[in-house]
Amino acid sequence: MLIVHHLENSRSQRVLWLLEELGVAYEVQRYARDPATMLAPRALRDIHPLGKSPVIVDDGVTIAETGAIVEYLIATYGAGRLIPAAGTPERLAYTYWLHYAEGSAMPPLVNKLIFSRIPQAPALPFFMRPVAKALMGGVTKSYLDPQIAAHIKFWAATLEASPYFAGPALTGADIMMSFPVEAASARASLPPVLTTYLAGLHARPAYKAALERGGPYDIIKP
Ligand SMILES: N[C@@H](CCC(=O)N[C@@H](CS)C(=O)NCC(=O)O)C(=O)O
Repeated sequence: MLIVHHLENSRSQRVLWLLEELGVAYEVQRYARDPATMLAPRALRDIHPLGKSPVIVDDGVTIAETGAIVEYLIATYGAGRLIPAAGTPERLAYTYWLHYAEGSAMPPLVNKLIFSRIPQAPALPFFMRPVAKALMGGVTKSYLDPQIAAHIKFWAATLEASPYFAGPALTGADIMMSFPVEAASARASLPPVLTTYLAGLHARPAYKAALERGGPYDIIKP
């Protein structure tokens, strides 16, 4: 049985959703975050050296990194589903968004979350907190927020031109992009085309079934 090593409130929710869309049987091994640091427990390092989620184990093979897992699952169990035909413009768009989600979209969103938490870090002396707050707030306002706004504008323009990121049908690219769009909804403001898109994803029976399997899923806010 395929096992998903799933960290609560995390990117690995996408893997559960994909498995539900594909109708593949799986087992969920759940991990809770440390409430103070939000980090994964050490037990995840026994599965993969980086100790991050998601990780899957299928047929004795361990695979980490969401994009690699999505590619593997669609190639192994998709039978042509959730991926545009090879050689089409949609396939190129699929490849682009699949990599872009973690490679370009997530870094500013993660940085915004980390910067918002630095001023409250337990290790920071109390007299440094106002300085850290001003510094992190300044970088967020002058650099991260404009970066995030540019990404959001780009997604909106894409979804104004086609219903899904890689054309007329849901693909693995949408499953990858769901997390940056959800994270952006908690860390910035989204235009209507993106809130409508997210609502459409959230209404899918497979998305709802994955939430039931994965347990609590609440995007962490700054
Ligand atoms: N690019 C990686 C990111 C993996 C990652 O950072 N996962 C987060 C979950 S949202 C995690 O495990 N965080 C806990 C930690 O870093 O200890 C992927 O998409 O798989």
